[in-house]
Amino acid sequence: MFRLLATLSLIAGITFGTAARADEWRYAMEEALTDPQGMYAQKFKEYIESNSDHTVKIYPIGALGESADAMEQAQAGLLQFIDQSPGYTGAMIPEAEAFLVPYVQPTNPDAIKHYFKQGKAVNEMFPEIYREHGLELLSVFPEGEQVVTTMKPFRNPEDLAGMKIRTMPSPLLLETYKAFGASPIAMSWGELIGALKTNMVDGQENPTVWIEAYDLDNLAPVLTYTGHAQYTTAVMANADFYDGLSAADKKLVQDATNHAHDYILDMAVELDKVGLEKIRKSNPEAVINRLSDAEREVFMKRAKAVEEAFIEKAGDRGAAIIAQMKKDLKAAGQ
Ligand code: 6CS
Repeated sequence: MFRLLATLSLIAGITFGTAARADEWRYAMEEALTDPQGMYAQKFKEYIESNSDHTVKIYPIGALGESADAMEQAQAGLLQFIDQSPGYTGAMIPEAEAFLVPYVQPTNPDAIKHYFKQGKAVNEMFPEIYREHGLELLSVFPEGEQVVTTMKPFRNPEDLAGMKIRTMPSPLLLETYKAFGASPIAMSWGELIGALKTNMVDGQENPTVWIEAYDLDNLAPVLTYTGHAQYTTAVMANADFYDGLSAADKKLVQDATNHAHDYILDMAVELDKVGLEKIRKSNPEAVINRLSDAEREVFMKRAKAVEEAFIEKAGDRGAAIIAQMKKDLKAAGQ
């Protein structure tokens, strides 16, 4: 019986008793080690391993199936940590889709650090919401401004008419691109490259660093900066695992989180710049369009309907989050 319990505790990563011992913690993410989630995860691992006897095993994208599969494993306690973005989590936690509502996330590089480090919405409102789903929210961080890559240029919703734009599997992203005048199709990352190659879709959105890394600028070579979103992702721990940690291990996890968060916030503001320089060099044919303020204004007006749809679904709590996000944006100087 004891052996069975001990085995189960190892599998689930549950620490029985208070004696310090070396555990291996499993950490899954939606990206490769060279991508922003991987950069964060490696800093987290490095900190844990240099400051304790615990080890962290990182499972990059694909190692455990699709993002939704990894989330099931994290909620079941088979994984201790998971990085999953609201574009995927939103189907399970409607409030998380607040990070996808257009024009409430910072895109101005000077505002980003403040918004994610000091913002009340991110730091005070979301932890209790994720808790309700068995998750201890550790970090929310940006990966860069969302950029729409298409085959043909667009400057207004009329230009987007009939364009099939792939979004992550989030109901709110579908609403967004409908409001923007396009014909959205939701699919997971694993299907996107094939869909672009076979013209099943005419475009997609992702941050510059990701577009560059996965050659998306060659598959849909017009990059449009609409200023409507920041690609945001979240790192969580299984709540039972976290609650079962000793006070010292909880502090260790929090310190590792702060260490990795500070690092990625410094990097994040650079990622857009570096990604775009690389694209300009490797793909001189790529068209880079930045919408003017007047052009953005048209999309901003359309975004109101998306905000309303979000609030209808996420209720009073959703409305409070959006109101706070707007205050946080102002406080961050955007
Ligand atoms: O578009 C996606 O689905 C992916 N984009 C990023 C930036 N990270 C992971 C995610 O699966």
